[in-house]
Amino acid sequence: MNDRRKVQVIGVPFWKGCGRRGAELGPKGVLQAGLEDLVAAAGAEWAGSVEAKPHVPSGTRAEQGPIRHLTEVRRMASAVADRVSRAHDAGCFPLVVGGDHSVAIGSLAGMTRRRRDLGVVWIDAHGDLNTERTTPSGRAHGIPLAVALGQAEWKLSALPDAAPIRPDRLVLVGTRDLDPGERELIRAEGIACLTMRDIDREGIEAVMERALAIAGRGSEGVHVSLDMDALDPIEAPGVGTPVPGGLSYREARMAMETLAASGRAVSMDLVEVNPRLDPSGRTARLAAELAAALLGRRLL
Ligand code: HAR
Ligand code: MN
Ligand code: MN
Ligand code: MN
Repeated sequence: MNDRRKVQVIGVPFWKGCGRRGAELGPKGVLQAGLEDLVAAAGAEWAGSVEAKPHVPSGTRAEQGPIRHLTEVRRMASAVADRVSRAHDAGCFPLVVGGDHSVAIGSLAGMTRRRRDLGVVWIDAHGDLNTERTTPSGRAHGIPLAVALGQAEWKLSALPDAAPIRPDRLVLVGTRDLDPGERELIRAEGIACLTMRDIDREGIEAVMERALAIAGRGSEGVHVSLDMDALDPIEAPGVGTPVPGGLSYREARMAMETLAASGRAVSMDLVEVNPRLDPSGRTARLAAELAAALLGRRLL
């Protein structure tokens, strides 16, 4: 990356998509872990940090339906989408720091407003492909990709000017925990899923090259969504839904460096950091370092 990249951080202090308090402390935790200095050290320009908060008028009644706190999730997504498209218009790289993974609905809405051909690399232990019908938990952080693909009742296109993402430009990386409905959707739509097993067999660099070939096919820009539970819980314990057998710190770092070297990444989510579950602050620090690695240049 030769041009100095301007980075706009959009903090989303939101936990209602995961139902476990503490995720709303993610943005503060990641910033306090030194995000600004790490981004600067990586050679990118810091354009500042703003917050996107849902505006819920008092007296809003709790909604009925399969997804909990859907009213707040919708409002949050709309606020995030506005911040993201504005950052993009200002020539910045939007770095959305959650919050739980439902914040990505806002990121994808904001980015597809401007880039109809957006590719997506989803690095996560989970598939996040449940719909209102298949969700086992009723939690919105399990549905963002079904919403983005137009497979859920709530569609990304319900947000102003947003467009669905194409299944052939979506790739999941680091997957190791899928629900039956998610498997069905992956098969039906032919979604590329590069599991931990693929990483064990081929190595992270080869897997990331494959991911880039898929997400970058016919698209100018790739959105990288990094759920910190993609990492092994031994490395990153501060997440709400840990799954054993994840990425090592070196693998996660190499994944970010491969994406950085491609020059294709145009936006990023950094989500599911729950500082309450990790008093050591290690998870927030790793998250900040991984974001910087995506924005960075080589050491030598
Ligand atoms: N698949 C489960 C559900 O839909 C749990 C997934 C949510 N956990 C996350 N998302 N952290 O990646 O409820
Ligand atoms: Mn609610
Ligand atoms: Mn996720
Ligand atoms: Mn996850």
